[in-house]
Amino acid sequence: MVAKDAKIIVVGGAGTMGSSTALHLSRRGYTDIRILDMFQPPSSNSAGNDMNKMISTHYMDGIWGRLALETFDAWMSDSLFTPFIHPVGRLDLANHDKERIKTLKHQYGLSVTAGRGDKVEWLETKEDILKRGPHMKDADIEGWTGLWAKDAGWLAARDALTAVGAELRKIGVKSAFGTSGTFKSLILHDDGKTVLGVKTIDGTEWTADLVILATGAWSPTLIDLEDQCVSKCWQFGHIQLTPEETKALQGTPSMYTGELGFFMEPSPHGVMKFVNEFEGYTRMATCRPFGSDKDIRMSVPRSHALHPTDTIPKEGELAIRKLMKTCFPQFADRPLFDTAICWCTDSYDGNWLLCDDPRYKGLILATGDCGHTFKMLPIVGKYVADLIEGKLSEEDEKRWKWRPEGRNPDDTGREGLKPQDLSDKEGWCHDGDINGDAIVADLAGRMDNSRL
Ligand code: FSA
Repeated sequence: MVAKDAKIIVVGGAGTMGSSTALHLSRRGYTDIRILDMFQPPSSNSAGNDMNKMISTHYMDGIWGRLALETFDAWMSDSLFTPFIHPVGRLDLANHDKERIKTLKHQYGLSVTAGRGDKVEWLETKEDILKRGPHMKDADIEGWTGLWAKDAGWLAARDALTAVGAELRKIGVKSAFGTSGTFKSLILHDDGKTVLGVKTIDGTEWTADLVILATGAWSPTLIDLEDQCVSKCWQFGHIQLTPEETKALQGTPSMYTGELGFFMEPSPHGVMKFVNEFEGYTRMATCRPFGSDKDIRMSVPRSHALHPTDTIPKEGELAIRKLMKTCFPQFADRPLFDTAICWCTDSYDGNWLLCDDPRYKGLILATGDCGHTFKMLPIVGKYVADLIEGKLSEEDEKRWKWRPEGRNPDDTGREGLKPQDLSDKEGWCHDGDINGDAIVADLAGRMDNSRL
């Protein structure tokens, strides 16, 4: 059992899993918590540092279904989070993909069977879709079908992360950012096993009784995760709407289709984000995480915050344009701005890696977001706190445990093709500036610069 006054460090504490963890621990009465991160909340390296993210309760099967119901309630009832949820509903649509239609029908059926028939509606025709989503009136969606979910919508992601960061400061959680918040290594006892703290790249040694590593897509590069997680990236872009166009889209449901991508209502300033859906890209490079005595070839994220002039691949831009053109032909030629790449890490079986690291005493891993975790901001830290207090259910403990032995070489953690590599993609421009990640890696003594 960890004492309430134990020194706890959360590495990656300005991102989604880390800030939620610090929040829950503090709410449970732990008094000596410090978050470390390269950036202040909302960490610019966090996938959660984004204008909006989707939320829905229509995936009724499996763990993500259970968590979706729990987190929707938390967003709707916890006063720290309520300002940031927009429960405008969601259209989840499919066109040619028969498998996808089958899945959506199955999900619809599960909701009905669970007594949530009033929260979903099956949309068989374009007319049905337009009743729930009149904003799609010009869309090229003849023959599409799918479902509408009521308890769904979008989250003002960056604003919510900012609010959690401010709350952490208010309730006395300590912090360090910049070079003194950037992980270099664990500090171990002479036994080579017991964690005594964290060393950051400026040389500071932060002592701790317990270290929680919640570093998102960077996790496999920092600590050797023995191939359990693969970091991948996705791309998005924004367009500017006029005040009239913005008003016309106010309160409209979020739209997702696995075949093309997704969008949500524009911000009050008329900024609308479009994201294409696909299996993500890796970026293979060589890296030596803490705990490994050799270089490992793995997918290494490249921070958009450190490389703001990086472009997105041409095919990504075309896919985003296809989504825009299909759903809003009137916006099809609008300039895209603030295009960017954001990074998630997929565990091989699509579940969090939320466990004690069996190789060390006093290290907890809270990673493997699987692209599903921003919406869990209000609750993911509860599970980390439960783990620390030995309160996780047996089933959850088993699901999220350290499990390198279960991996098949072909597991990618999600449906679809094996991810392609960003470096092979035409139009991904990343030459013109200083290689910030390589500088950090060099300071950490962790990576072979020439190959980043
Ligand atoms: O249902 C959803 O919340 C979809 S958004 C999640 C997503 O965009 C993935 O679909 C994508 O493939 C990537 O993992 C980033 O997150």
